[in-house]
Amino acid sequence: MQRDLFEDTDDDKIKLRDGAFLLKSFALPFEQELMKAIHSIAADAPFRHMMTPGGRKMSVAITNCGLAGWISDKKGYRYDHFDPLSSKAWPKMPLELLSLAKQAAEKTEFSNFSPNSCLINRYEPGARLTLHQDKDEGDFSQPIVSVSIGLPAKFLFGGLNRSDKALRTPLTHGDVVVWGGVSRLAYHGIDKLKEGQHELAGSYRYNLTFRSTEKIDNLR
Ligand code: MD3
Ligand code: FE
Repeated sequence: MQRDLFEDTDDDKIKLRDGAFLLKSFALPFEQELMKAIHSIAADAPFRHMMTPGGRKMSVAITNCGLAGWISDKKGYRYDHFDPLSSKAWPKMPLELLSLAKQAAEKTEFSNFSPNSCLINRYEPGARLTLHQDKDEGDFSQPIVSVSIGLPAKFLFGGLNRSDKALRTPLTHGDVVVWGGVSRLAYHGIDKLKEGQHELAGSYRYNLTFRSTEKIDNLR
């Protein structure tokens, strides 16, 4: 990676920008738990390609766990307590995953992170996420913690305006990134995923994002 672009803070805590920290390989000790959790969540709430409000099918397949799940349909983007496929509550957030997210936030500059939502993205080769901001949560005082599993991807990290030049950095299996403070509303995206085989995740990349949403009824 382009190390010279970044300021090293300690061994495996790399500051990408103010408020944004890459914890290289931080989730490796949790890889088995993470894969088990992904499969068990997907057994209850399968990965699906949601429609954007504009009527396009997302190339990334998603599911959720926790009290709130991110959804998209022709009415817009929002969080809901219930999986629209089953009308059941989203699967519970596994405690080991909650603990991983809290530990990661703690290692940077965010204490008392208490996510109530975890969005799980599944990328197959060719899938991508165009530059966007995460602003459906209502609460921007808390960071977002992201965990990457499986195939590597190229992450695009822009500024507060869509036209700001984006940094590019690889995200590989086990990487955790914490995004808060002035980076919380930065534009970001993922380049088209390349083909590959990963020993745990096969031909996929998974990304889990732990989020803290405002009370959902205020967001509907
Ligand atoms: C920077 N996911 O789910 S994680 C998303 O790898 C999303 O699947 C990407 O963007 C993925 O919304 C990127 C990294 C990430 C997540 C949230 C952020 C970066 C962020 C929020 C603010 C700034
Ligand atoms: Fe995002």
